[in-house]
Amino acid sequence: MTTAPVRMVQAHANHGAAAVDGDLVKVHFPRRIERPLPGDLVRLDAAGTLTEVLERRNLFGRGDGRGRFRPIAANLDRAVIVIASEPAPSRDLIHRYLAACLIRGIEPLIVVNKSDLPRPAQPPFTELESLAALGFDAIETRCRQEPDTGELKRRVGHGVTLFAGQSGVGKSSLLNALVPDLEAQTGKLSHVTGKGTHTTTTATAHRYGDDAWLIDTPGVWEYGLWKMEAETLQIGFPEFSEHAARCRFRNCRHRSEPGCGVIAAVESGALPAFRHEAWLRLLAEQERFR
Ligand SMILES: Nc1nc2c(ncn2[C@@H]2O[C@H](COP(=O)(O)OP(=O)(O)O)[C@@H](O)[C@H]2O)c(=O)[nH]1
Ligand SMILES: [Mg+2]
Ligand SMILES: [Zn+2]
Repeated sequence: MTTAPVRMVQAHANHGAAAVDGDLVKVHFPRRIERPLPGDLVRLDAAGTLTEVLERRNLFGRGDGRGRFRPIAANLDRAVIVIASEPAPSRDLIHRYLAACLIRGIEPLIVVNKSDLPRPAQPPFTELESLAALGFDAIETRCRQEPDTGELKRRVGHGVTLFAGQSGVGKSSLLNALVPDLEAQTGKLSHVTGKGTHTTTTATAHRYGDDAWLIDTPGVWEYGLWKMEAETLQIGFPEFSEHAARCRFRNCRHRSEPGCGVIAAVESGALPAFRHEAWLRLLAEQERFR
């Protein structure tokens, strides 16, 4: 019997929950099938046992301390990268997230939450305009005072959106503002999985309207990339490519090589220096994984 695919909303070691006909059901994971992730489309048998994980469009994740890829969620249409004036974003956080999204084929959207607070006159806030000129859009939101989530709602009204960002920036507050029955969904989920209601200890997909899913992710302090080739990392810096085409060496890393088109573009002002500096730090970090 083949049943219609259903959406995984939460996954633990050997069980999770999926959305079936507007309800949540417990799913058992047999060992022979790769563990599914929130966002995955799966098939179940009548007993609620997983029988198949459908092919994924993409897979988002993070690197652990040793540079191994740790998956977080699958089949994303976009990732919202939430930053706020407090806690202040760690250095390169935004460049890491942007790179991860592009490398994984996921559209990024920068959200500056807590717009009721003054914007610090320091990176990455001072770089947002420049990032927008490179095609990395940013919008503002706030959950306090007079809440403002209208533009965000328009951007996430269809498809699957992952909410990423440091602990404390307001991911769960934004989810609460967007999903009116979030608490009810969370309570039901906890009943189904037997886990506590503090669901942001694990990535969780929430239904948003008829057409969309919003995935809340657990708080991280630092978001790390995983070990990859320099060519792959450069997918995360798409504005480099037209200049890199002029580098003298085909495998130029744009560090201090003679005839480097990227360095020339930084010197002429065609590329923002802060992106090149972030590139150099992420490249150096890659070499520490080896
Ligand atoms: N001033 C201000 N505080 C906010 C805003 N949004 C969330 N917060 C607060 O920031 C803290 C962390 O929010 P939370 O949603 O738990 O962040 P998360 O860890 O990213 O899920 C809470 O105390 C929220 O009340 C906002 O727009 N403005
Ligand atoms: Mg949270
Ligand atoms: Zn170069």
